[in-house]
Amino acid sequence: MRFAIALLVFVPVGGVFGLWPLPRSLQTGTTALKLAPDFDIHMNVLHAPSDLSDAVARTKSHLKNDKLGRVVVGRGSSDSSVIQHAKSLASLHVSLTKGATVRSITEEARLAIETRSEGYSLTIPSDGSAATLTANSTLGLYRGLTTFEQLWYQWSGNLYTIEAPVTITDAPAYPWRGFMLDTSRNFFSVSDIKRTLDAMTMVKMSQFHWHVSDSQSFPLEVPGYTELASKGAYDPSMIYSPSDVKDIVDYAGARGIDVVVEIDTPGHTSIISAAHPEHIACPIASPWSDFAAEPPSGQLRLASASTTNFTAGLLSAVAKMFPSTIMSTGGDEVNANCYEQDAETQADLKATGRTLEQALDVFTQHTHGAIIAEGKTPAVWEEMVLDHNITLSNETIVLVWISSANAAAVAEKNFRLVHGPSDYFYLDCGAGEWIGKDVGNSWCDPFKTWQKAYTFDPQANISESQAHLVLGGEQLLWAEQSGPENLDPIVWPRAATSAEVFWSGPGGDSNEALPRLHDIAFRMRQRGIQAIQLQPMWCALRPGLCNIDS
Ligand code: CP6
Repeated sequence: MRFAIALLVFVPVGGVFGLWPLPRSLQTGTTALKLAPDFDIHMNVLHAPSDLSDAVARTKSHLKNDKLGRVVVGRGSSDSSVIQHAKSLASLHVSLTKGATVRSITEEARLAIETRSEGYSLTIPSDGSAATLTANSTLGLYRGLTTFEQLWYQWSGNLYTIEAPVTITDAPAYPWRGFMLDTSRNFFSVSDIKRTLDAMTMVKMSQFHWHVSDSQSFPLEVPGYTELASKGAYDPSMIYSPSDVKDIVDYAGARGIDVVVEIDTPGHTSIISAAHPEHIACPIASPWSDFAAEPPSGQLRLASASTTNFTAGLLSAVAKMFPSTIMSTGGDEVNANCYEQDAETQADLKATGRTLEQALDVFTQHTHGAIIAEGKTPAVWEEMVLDHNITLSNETIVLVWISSANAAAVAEKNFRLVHGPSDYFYLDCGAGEWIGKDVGNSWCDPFKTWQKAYTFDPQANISESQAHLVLGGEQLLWAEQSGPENLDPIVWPRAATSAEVFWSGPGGDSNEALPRLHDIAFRMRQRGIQAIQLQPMWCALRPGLCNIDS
């Protein structure tokens, strides 16, 4: 639930600030304040970690370079003299709460998801005396710096805020505020991913869910398993080396983002047959639609002891590359027909006296055992819980995708869950015209607008006693029809929507949100992210006049 105060201070049309996500508690005044030309940020943090110092330096540079200005006068007071006589703010004092443990932002972002501390308090007096930012953790300070950057607009060569004094007390409603990227269907470079992380951190997202491999390509170079990428990547230039992974994971960590890697198993693995044909049942079978959700078919031989060992070894090698406490083993869209037609699987089932479902259970216990031994909490797609009767650790995190209604069924089973419902949060279509005909996919059609995503209610149909199981949610880009060319426009600013739903809580009004979304999209463009326009510029210059009920 949003704090009532946050709703009260925002006039129905055109919030003054370009804040996104909206803080949980916000009080503002009516005084204009100028950022002094020699404004500085003072850190009163003993042994400040270098990622915090770097973040402060970035904030100073963002304040100089974002140049969001033309909307100030139109949005706030049209009387420019108010601004001209504004007092100057010379400094922001940043400090940790007394007794707080000093860890780096990176370490804080990788703590177990429910133990992270992201809250902060920010006060900006109207008389020009120092602003203060305090938090219990460096991650909280980082979130506060992100908010601070969004308060300032440029006008006539200076930066202003026009609703001082400002008092913000903020903390997220949910810890998992994520974005999922599929880098198997089409490849994205390290710089594409870093740019995505830049946009994610602007809206305080916490999780980068990296669906790194799938049936079409295996772009991850895994120590001990390098043949998977050398034979399964689209091109030698389309491989993430261990140092690329470290680069991405470190870049994310410094920006308060935890990277959750997913090696989808046992389905969505056809390309493993390029290096290891012995481990894949029904590779590139015809017609593909009898064997898989999309071409090419091919799944890990889950009933084979040798394939199970191979998979467990692969997963633990991948686990070693990623510092997160969470790792996904996938588990979506397992095709039973593929295994029924596979003589080897049938022989293995016969020899072990197991049904296919029992074999899937054994396979999963083994592969999950491998990542648990590496200190990871497993995450799985919802089918593993709803369609198969698998023995899973109570700790397992369930990724819900088929529908928002299925989340309630997962919560009934007492698993923690992450919302990623295709009917609200899919940014792309994972099936459809790309296979050569119009299949009229009801998940993809119609296009999910940000306004639709904005109406999502994380607790719908979930009982009070199960409410704590909802970790948050994410918007997802399956990349069958996406590549570097359209990455930014298809994702931004749309994916900012769930970042606000899961930080501020549901129930926001999209008319109120629209001008703020304009502003964050503008700031994204200033930082090199090709976020799309939401309206004609005419509307941005005349807030309120383009709303549905005006
Ligand atoms: N790939 C994988 C996909 C999809 C899923 N898993 C998917 C399914 C349906 C739609 C979009 C995407 N392309 N590995 C489901 C989780 Cl509409």
